[in-house]
Amino acid sequence: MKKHIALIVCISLGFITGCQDQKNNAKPQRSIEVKVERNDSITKAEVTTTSDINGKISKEVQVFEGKHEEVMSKVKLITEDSEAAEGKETKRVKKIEFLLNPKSGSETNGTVSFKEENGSIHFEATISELSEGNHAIHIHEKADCSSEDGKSTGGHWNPTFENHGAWGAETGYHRGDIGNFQADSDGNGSVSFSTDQWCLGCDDATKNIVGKAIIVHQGEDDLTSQPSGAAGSRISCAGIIE
Ligand SMILES: [Cu+2]
Ligand SMILES: [Zn+2]
Repeated sequence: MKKHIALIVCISLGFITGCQDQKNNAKPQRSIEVKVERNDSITKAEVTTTSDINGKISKEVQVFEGKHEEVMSKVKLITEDSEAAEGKETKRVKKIEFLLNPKSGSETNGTVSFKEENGSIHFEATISELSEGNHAIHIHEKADCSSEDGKSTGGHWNPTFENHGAWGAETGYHRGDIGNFQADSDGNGSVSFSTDQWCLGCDDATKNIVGKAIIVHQGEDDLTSQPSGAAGSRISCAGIIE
């Protein structure tokens, strides 16, 4: 089976809230859209930089292809350059979106997004091809979805060395313990979650979710069993970049 991981990273500067909504503001602004396609041997990244200076819109597209690490480091250079060029007064909104891929023989798939704004992160997931009922969703410690059972992602992301539990529990919880969500009779479910205990690419290792993975489980998290809530097999997986 050919594996594709596609992800879209939007780094928007100025008062932009998404990848497309760029025209309703007279202030100079720039947005970068990164599309990454990766299969077993090669990674291709397309970086589109759109500048809007007093209504004059210009667009630049750069394409990189090759080894994953090399391509991603070029992308990182460009996006950091762009942030520096904009200065410090602009409001920064970072958003990443990517796909959940089926694991453990399931067909469960979906989309996941993280948006960072004003020091907090809003997480949203839309998932389909689920069995009806409750399913656990967590952040696991490694962005490696290569194994068929999803176990290559490791255990729950737990940078504060606490017990597994319900988010916010006094007895402890992992920073990856998002919890449960419900799938309807058509097999569709969604998750919406906000927290200031995560960040996208900051220096605080207890908050940075980049390099981790999202895992959806076949079963429900009982929020008490150690170390991971007895939620059953891992049916869908997405790496949060790198
Ligand atoms: Cu999990
Ligand atoms: Zn946990």
